[in-house]
Amino acid sequence: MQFVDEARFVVRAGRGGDGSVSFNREKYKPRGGPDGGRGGDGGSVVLRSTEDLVTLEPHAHRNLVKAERGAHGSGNKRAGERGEDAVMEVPVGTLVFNGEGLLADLSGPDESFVVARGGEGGRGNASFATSTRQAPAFREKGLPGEEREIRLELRVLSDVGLVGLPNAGKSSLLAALSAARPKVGDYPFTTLVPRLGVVDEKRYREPFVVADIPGLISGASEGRGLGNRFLRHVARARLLALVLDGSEDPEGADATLRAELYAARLSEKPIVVILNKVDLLDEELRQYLRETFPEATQVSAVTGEGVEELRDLLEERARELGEKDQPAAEASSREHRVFRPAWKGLRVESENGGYAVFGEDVERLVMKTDWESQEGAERGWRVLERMGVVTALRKAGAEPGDEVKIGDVEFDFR
Ligand SMILES: Nc1nc2c(ncn2[C@@H]2O[C@H](COP(=O)(O)OP(=O)(O)OP(=O)(O)O)[C@@H](O)[C@H]2O)c(=O)[nH]1
Ligand SMILES: [Mg+2]
Repeated sequence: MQFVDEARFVVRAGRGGDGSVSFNREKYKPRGGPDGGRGGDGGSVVLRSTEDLVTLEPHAHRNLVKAERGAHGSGNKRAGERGEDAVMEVPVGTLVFNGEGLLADLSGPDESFVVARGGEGGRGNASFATSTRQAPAFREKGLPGEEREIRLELRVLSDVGLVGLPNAGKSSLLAALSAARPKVGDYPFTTLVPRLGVVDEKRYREPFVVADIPGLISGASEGRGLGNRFLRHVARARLLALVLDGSEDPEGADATLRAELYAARLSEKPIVVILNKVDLLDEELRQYLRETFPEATQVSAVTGEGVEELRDLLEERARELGEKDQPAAEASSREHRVFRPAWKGLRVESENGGYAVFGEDVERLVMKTDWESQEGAERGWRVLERMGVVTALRKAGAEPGDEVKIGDVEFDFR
């Protein structure tokens, strides 16, 4: 399967079904009561996170995802059936954006997010019967479903991110630390996509996840090489591990990597330094590196030397950091879950010699109203009046005959 970490498409929820106008026609009952049922709500487009997926590949070639529309209501007060939701599975770690910013962060398994809400079904004429209006001949129309363009971005979620120049031995280390078997090559740029490995030892309280990303080169943060595309995958790791090839200018590599992390605004992250390939070094060189990198762990992914100590060190640091930032992480994900800016209120603006009215409730009412029907239109105006639209228009200077636009509908002000 191809590793795809970005996808962009339009989601369109289903339209709500229209309410029905119907009258009960029973024998011997000359004037049956209104019995038009409600339209079903439109289906929503829903994203659900799953651990069964590791890439956004299933969504790479989508243009439009639609949910089903609601069925119209019918006589005998029968409600229309609800439109079916379109549920899309995405990997854990998927971020959802629209043009305005982050909508949701599906950072755990089995989280759902409604990206486009289905339109509400309209009420049938049965709902509008009152003691003074016993035979209403109008209904509401269903509302359109939400539609928006979204961008999904996958950020591989790991506890420890391995960062290093190409050929430093990151993939070899991942293989030595965990059960993962990433491709290892004796040429640079062997790793083309991020790989995860789970490090699970009986003595650890919890397993932890290590991410191996393609090697970085100087200028990666400006787009050189492959690494920069993948740096974001370690952006949320708790701990970064700089993997240096101990046999090939580790000081230069260290400086390059830190400059790239700085440019990618990742230099504040907790870091451990790993000197790999020490099997190639004599004692003198090892001693030199101990002095130059006093904090670093010396290992060999090939002979296994130092790997166990490294595993324990990473486990300890990742666990400590996890305990520290748990509450903050939860708070921020909660914040992101239901970001739904909806403009309430009411606003009137002059527009081309006429007036335009804005406001969620008002626009919904206008879409639902059956303006073709005289009775429906009358009720529409009554409710608009009750909502304060008529007063607001008068205040803004509207006079009878002026053109008024609400949503897509145009009227003459009366
Ligand atoms: N002698 C020795 N060779 C090693 C060691 N670790 C890795 N290598 C070799 O170094 C080469 C590169 O290893 P990889 O693990 O593919 O390196 P990488 O950092 O993942 O490279 P990219 O994916 O290209 O960024 C391979 O030939 C490995 O066998 C080590 O500890 N000692
Ligand atoms: Mg590799």
